[in-house]
Amino acid sequence: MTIPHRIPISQLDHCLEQLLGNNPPKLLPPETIQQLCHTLKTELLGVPNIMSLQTPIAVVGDIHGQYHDLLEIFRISGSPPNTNYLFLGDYVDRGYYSVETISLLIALKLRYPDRVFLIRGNHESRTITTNYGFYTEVLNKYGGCADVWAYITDLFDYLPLAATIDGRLFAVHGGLSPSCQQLDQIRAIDRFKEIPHDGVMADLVWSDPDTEIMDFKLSPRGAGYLFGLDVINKFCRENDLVQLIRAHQLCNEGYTSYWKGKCVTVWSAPNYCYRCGNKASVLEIHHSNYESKESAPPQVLSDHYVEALPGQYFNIFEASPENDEDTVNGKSVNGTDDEDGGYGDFYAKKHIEYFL
Ligand SMILES: [Mn+2]
Repeated sequence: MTIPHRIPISQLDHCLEQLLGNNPPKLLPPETIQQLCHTLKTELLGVPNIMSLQTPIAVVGDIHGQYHDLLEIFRISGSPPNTNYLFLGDYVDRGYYSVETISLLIALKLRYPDRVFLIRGNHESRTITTNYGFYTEVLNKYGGCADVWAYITDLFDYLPLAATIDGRLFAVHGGLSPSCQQLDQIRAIDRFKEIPHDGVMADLVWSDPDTEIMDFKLSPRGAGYLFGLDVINKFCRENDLVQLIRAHQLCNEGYTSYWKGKCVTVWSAPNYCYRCGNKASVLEIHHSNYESKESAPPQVLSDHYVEALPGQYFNIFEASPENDEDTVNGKSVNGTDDEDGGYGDFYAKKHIEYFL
């Protein structure tokens, strides 16, 4: 079957209307998802592993299928195309609306290609989504057929791995790698494949900062590394960067700042898994002129608006009303302790690995 590479704007607007104009959102038909994924893949073929983006931009961390909380982000930080967005990955798994979440992000990326940017997280993977909810959700929502999962996980292989903002800030899902000191080493990776278990590509989506250590240590997650301040300082010095922006770790306050903002974590899934009770945030970056006295930031406005570095603020938010409803309904979390999943006893006894 030949699929046209261009999708008319009217058709993309129709997809957005199906998702945004209905509550609960309407699922897109499998043929539509196939066409959207095919088109986006051809567009991403020409995009480098590290995108070069500019301020102003809003940076979003893990969403994990919490569709209504994604809509909350658009309410507090503005909707595309009025606000530029960089999403740091982990769009699927855990929450109940992975299908709708990734469908919306794909449609937004195609509709506003110069305003919306998506990079890959460790959950944008066939193996991880098979175990943590997305695969099962597709089967449940598409009549037992896994085609939609296959179209979307194939698309994941095309997502870029990182971004620079104004050439000075480095954004990635997880963190740094002991096998990579130069941005050019990341640029040279063949990224069009499943995330390997180890190597630079794996480390970028799996690693975490750690204030207690120097150098690199193996991560307790079983993939990637922990890395200390000396690692970030060296990486920034060698690549003319001032900050590492990343996601990948649940933060009770919605964000974490390490080493006076040299590294920050943005976490965008409030009340994660409908039970963690945490806040979430969006990192709004207005500029990166750290030397200019005139660009001194306004005062920190409230507990909902916290400065990371001059010109950048965590806009902190709480769970949407729909998240609260799902919490009250007491549905089980995707991919872990699903009582109807056939693994009941095994997973019920297992500690829920929220950190994955
Ligand atoms: Mn992650």
